[in-house]
Amino acid sequence: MFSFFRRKPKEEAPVVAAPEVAPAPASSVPPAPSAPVSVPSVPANTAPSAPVAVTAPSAPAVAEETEITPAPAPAPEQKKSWLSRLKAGLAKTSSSLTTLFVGARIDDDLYDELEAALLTADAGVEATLFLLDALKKKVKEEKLTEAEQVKAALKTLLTDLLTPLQKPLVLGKHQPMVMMIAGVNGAGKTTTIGKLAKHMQMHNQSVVLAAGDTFRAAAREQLAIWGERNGVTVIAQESGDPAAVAFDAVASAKARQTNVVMIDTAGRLPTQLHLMEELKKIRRVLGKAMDTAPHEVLLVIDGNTGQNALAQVKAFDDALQLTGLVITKLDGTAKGGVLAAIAKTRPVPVYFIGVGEQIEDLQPFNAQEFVDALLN
Ligand SMILES: Nc1nc2c(ncn2[C@@H]2O[C@H](COP(=O)(O)OP(=O)(O)O)[C@@H](O)[C@H]2O)c(=O)[nH]1
Ligand SMILES: [Mg+2]
Repeated sequence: MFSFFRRKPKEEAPVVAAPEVAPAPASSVPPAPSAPVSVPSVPANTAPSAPVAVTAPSAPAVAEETEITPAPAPAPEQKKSWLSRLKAGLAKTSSSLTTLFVGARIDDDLYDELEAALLTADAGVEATLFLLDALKKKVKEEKLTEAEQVKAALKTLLTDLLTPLQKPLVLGKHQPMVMMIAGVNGAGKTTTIGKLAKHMQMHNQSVVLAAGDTFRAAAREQLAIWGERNGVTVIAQESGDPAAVAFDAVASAKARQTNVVMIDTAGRLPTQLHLMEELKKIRRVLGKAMDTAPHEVLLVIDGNTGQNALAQVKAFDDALQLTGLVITKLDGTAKGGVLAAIAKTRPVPVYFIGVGEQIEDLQPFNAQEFVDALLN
């Protein structure tokens, strides 16, 4: 019921190491072997030939071997505390949305108040108008007469809007699986990478990190210490070109048959260079290190960013073709409506949401749970 990742069964031929097309980095690792890289060390399964359908994480497992549950699986009380933190984080929006239905008549005033509440919750104009229109239609069609019924109808509409964003991250599809993690400074990239690395290790995935945010020595050191403590190789370069660091990390993963490469990136540059150009370069170089890479390009967003979050999704998606989002800090003063804005305007899947700094605070996004926390 609470699966963290979905693992793709192995059906393709072993991935062949791409020819070395070095962007002239000072390589800190041995070059990738020219022989085909052997099949990943993840347990082989009785590979069905079709890719596993990517379904909602809450759906029952189709086959044991394709579904991975986090180890340790969140105990019921842990899950409860996670949900209560999400609820607490969204409490302000929740109470403003909920109270307007209490004892209300279904009239223009109610719709006006709802419009204001949705806009205040960062849902944005497009999603707000969409929800209001759909709600009015539903109220008419279903001849709803009680405010409670209207609230329930809104819940259904919101869940329907957000459900397409729900998508598990699939492991084991590529060897190595190369993930690039982007986002503005302070969004939670490095923290998220740390949490993901631990979750992946629990699924027997070996991980290498590329310290692509190379500009701050302190950040580099912090990552190195973290890596040492957690048995994760961290590839870094002093004064290095982040694209070269990323390239080295993929080469290292190929040589050592590491399952997952995560590339941390900068959120701001100390130079005149344009951040997006820098990130695009990293993306291009990853493609040189491995034909199919990057396999995932994640944007980490601080849930408190408000409407600017949508602007970030658009800008990073235009530059990098995002495959997924991670929304952090929903335990703070986040209003939550921005997910509706994203769903309506730029529906990039939301792989995970974070409600705190502990490893178990990062969990897969589930539309139903989220709406339950927002509108109870
Ligand atoms: N409350 C809360 N804090 C978080 C969460 N995720 C990250 N942080 C904190 O946000 C700050 C910035 O995170 P960091 O990973 O360094 O951001 P980066 O600049 O994008 O790498 C750190 O103090 C983190 O502990 C979250 O889900 N909830
Ligand atoms: Mg960082």
